[in-house]
Amino acid sequence: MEDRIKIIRQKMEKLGLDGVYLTSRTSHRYFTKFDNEDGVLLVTKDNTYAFEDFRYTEVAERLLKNVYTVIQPKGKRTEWLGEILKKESIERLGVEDYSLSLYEHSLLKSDVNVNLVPIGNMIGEMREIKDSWELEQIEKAQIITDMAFEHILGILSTDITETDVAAELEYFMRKHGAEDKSFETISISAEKTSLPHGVPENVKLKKGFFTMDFGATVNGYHSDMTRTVCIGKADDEMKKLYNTVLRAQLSALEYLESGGLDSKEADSIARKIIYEDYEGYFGHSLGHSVGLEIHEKPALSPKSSGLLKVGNVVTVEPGIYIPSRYGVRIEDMVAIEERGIKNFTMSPKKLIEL
Ligand SMILES: [Mn+2]
Repeated sequence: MEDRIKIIRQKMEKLGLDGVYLTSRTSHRYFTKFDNEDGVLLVTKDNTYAFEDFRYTEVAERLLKNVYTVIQPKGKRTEWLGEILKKESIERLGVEDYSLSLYEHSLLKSDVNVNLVPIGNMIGEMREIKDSWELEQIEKAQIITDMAFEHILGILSTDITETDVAAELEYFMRKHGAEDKSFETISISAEKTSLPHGVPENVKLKKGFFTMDFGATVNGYHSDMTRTVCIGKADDEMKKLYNTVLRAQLSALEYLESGGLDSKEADSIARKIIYEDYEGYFGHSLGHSVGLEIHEKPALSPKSSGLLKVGNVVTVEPGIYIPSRYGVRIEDMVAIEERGIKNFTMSPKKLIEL
């Protein structure tokens, strides 16, 4: 926790800020390692305050006491905040403009006598580089995800429904240590697989492609995996489609594994392979970063610029989607390392016919 506060103080100095007021739930969790959707933090040059309501003050005091002054705020937010800001002689206060509501901004402007300075993606940029504890949480989340995939393969048939599969995946993950699912589970069959973010329905699986895109969270950190399998036998056209996606995915992974760091290039390697025969049928980016949020920066996309850094965790998830017929996506999640990558995803990728 102290390291992160040190970094934020360095950034404050660069921007000439006397303090930073953190209001997003994700920032709260990032800086305190515990979740309180209403908790807010204030970092000044010399002090660090955690404002935690009654429900959380006991746990906050236990977890944070050496690093933060825990305050149980009472009354109007601008009053208790204003008091501390005055005591600390804050003139320029950094605020999280991505999450601060217009309502709260106007309250601050009218009630608190400080200059509000937007800090933009400052905290997001800090979160792009995962430390070893964060990587461990992501790995744990992916291990649970892989276990759930193995488990579900024994259950898939034309006798169960898409929503059954989603419920079973989520229940299994919870039973095996997940705090929660990572996002709304995608579990879609046959022609619905052409929808990259199709919603599971109470309908039985049909023969053909079946796509599952799901993950778990551990200590707030997400995993993200997609596998497409075939219920029954795949015909030659389906095999060609599947193997094109697989080839695109493996090529992009190979690029990263060999030390390639150009995020746009990674996307373009996969995209070129798909566009040889399926131009126009891969409408999304190759990947996104994952952490305390399911979609973080940097992305691997045609619009990306810049190089990946050691400690980034990104997905590699090419897909081909033929409208009203079917689609295939294969997604792994990898960490960028000093030499190459660590692929967290262990689930098999050769076409599985059930
Ligand atoms: Mn993803």
